[in-house]
Amino acid sequence: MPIPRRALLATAVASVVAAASIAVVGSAEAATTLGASAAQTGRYFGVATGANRFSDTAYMTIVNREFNSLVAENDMKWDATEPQQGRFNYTNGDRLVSHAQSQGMSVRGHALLWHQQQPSWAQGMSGSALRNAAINHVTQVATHFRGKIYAWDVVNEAFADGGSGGRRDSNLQRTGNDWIEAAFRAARAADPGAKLCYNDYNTDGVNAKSTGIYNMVRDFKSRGVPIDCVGLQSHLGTTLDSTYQQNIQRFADLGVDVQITELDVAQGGNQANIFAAVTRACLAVARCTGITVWGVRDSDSWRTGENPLLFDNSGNKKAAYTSVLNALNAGGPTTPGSPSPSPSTSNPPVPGGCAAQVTLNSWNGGYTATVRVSAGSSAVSNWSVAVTVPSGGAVTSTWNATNSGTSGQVTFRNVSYNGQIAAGGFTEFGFQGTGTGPTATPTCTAG
Ligand code: 9MR
Repeated sequence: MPIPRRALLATAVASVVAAASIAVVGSAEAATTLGASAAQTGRYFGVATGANRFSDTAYMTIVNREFNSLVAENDMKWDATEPQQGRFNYTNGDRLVSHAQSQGMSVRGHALLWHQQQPSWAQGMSGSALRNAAINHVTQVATHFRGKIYAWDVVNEAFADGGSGGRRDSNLQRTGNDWIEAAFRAARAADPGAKLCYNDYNTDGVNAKSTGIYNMVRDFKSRGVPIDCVGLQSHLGTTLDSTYQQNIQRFADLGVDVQITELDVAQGGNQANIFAAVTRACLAVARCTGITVWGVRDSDSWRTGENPLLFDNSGNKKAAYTSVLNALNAGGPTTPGSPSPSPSTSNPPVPGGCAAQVTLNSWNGGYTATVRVSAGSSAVSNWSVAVTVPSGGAVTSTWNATNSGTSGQVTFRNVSYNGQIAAGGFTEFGFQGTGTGPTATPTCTAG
């Protein structure tokens, strides 16, 4: 049936109006940097860097302008942080963390255990001596950076390439198949607030290697081994696996976050399209919480001659940059796992009193809780927070507070250094527990 002319005209006018208003809203809201654009959906857009780059002002201008997350390309690896057994060097890692903090950026920690870039003293070890040294390394480094790391690559590249879907042979693997879970448990105990990731490459689709990792994560979740995220490195060539997004989704469906951790793409006709497709795939999965590119300019890349990054050697934005920014600005579902914790329960601060908000990081059989204690319009000099712990569970450790009781109603009190809160200010403490985390709003009492 022909559409009456008047109706057609009305439709045409309506769509012009709609298009005009969308265009206005779009241009008013479109973010102009990668970090700001990713933040619109609660995600981060990060870059691998190192303290040895911080004096390059052209380079740092790009880092500070574009990114809202940093990872150490090399500064936090085993050979850098424990060059001699038991002697730790955090100089460059600390510099990276302070720079990120000064810019309001989150930090990914990379990597606690890896078969490469081990200090020579560890390369020569085996058996229980190596296992103990490795777990001590995890504990010491995660403790040093405690509270400052959004997500740690606890174990890096432990699976074999090819079709086996099994573990890679290494000195660490030869200490026993449980070395990975031992590392995750040690990392959780050392920094309960950090998300703990397994990170690997050649996992850019549903394949034998990613399936091996998938099976490990499923096993960890079923046995309560603490794991929160999987890093897909995504060092890509000139094509993208058609199951790239499906692979992200299947990990997310296991109840872990996914992060694209080391993205770079060989230069070629498809570079801009592949960068955009990876970005869209992450945005399409709510639990894909962020993307990190493995360097700033092509000349900074470990892939010499492949020009795999978003900025050319002179720091100019490439077509790939624009395609990523456009994909980020097109949006997607907001992620629940963003680096800035959003409180899960809260009550408003009252004048002269205090309020407490709880943010949970849960896994099968346990959780960590971060509690923000906020002062109202008057300063607080001492505080206590009463939390109802669901039955069947118990508090197993507390930091930046002391607790009386471990189950039922548990009261947390300030320690000597965090009792004073300025008017309008806040402090945070945390605790770890078994079972499911508290859901009821806690009661805060000042004085
Ligand atoms: O980019 C890193 C390069 O500067 C180092 O020389 C190299 C040492 O093995 O590691 C590179 O980063 C790797 C990352 O730590 C783990 N995934 C693969 C990355 C590229 O090799």
